[in-house]
Amino acid sequence: MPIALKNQTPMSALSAKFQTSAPSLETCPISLLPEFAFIGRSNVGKSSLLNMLAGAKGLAKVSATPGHTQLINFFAVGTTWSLVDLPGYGYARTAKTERDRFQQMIAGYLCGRKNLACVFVLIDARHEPQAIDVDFVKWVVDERVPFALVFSKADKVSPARVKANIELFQAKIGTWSEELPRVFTTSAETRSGRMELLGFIRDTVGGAGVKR
Ligand SMILES: Nc1nc2c(ncn2[C@@H]2O[C@H](COP(=O)(O)OP(=O)(O)O)[C@@H](O)[C@H]2O)c(=O)[nH]1
Ligand SMILES: [Mg+2]
Repeated sequence: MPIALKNQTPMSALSAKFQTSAPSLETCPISLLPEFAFIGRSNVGKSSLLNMLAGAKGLAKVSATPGHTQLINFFAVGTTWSLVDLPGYGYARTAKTERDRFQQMIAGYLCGRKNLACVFVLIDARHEPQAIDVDFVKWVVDERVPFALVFSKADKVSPARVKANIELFQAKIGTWSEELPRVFTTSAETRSGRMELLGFIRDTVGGAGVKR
């Protein structure tokens, strides 16, 4: 088992370090280490979740203003795996040319990155399924990108509401896919879901490795 994932307690920090930012797949650092990326709408809590997992508050930039992370940001965890903060999709106030550039960047990375172990698709646990998220998940399935769903900001609504929203999302997926993805529920605020996600990462890193 990689050292960075051994003996994790709910509070212990990983040895995560910012590595580099890249504007495109071509400029991403060459790496053979399994990579775990975060994607989802602007403001859904990608950077906060990355920081929560790493146990390091200021690692990835958290912003109250949507549409800020415009690069692919790499964080090395020890010498065994990496976390990747991707730009958010669906930020309406971005000019169309910029949006197209983001989409190309995201699609390029998700479809072309050989060492991508899993992309966590974040969905705001407060809301019923939104077309933009459902469409994105469908695209990820069609492109055979390895992924799991993460329902974020679970502290903001009741557990019953979270459960209902997850079931509605799964029902949507069930209309075009027989296989249901892994689902996690998290809160960067209460740190709930951290051990489950780290356990999943540990199993993926320690198991068959990158499946592509
Ligand atoms: N209550 C609560 N707020 C959160 C959570 N995750 C993120 N936020 C807040 O949501 C806003 C956007 O978070 P950020 O991580 O920058 O989202 P990103 O654009 O997806 O990277 C910030 O104000 C965060 O403090 C969470 O789990 N619970
Ligand atoms: Mg961010």
